[in-house]
Amino acid sequence: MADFDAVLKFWGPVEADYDNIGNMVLTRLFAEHPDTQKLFPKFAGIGQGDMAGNAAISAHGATVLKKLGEVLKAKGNHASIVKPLANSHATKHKIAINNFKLITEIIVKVMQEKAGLDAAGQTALRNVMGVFIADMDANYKELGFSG
Ligand code: CUP
Repeated sequence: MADFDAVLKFWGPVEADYDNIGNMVLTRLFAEHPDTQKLFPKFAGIGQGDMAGNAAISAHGATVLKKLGEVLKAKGNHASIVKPLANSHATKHKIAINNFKLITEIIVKVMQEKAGLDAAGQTALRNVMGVFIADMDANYKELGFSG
């Protein structure tokens, strides 16, 4: 099975609850990698205990997962998705590439727990994200962002 399909098989529970699962992804990312919380000024100062109920965290978490859903459904033809994403993340948010690798591992764990992502799906998700992140990196280099 293609990597995209091996992940999409488990996408239903994610799609049904983008806000809550997105919140869990960002809350766990900020717990495990506290520096990532500083990347987005609007999240500075929110304590771990207040994150689950924070609407801004849920909204951005949902945005991240919806992007990933678009990438999965594009099945490799994701250049038009990656370009604006790389643009905004390099020039506006200034998010270094390594952060995308960190969030990948968190999404793998949360999907394992909340959507039952199996071992093959976990490998497939890492593969998809690896290609996606390499394409982001190529765009970053074109933009002259060292990321
Ligand atoms: O869109 C957005 O917002 C992004 C998404 C993605 C994911 C993965 C890869 C690439 C891209 N984001 Cu936001 C991201 C991130 C965050 O938020 C935080 C941290 C890290 C990363």
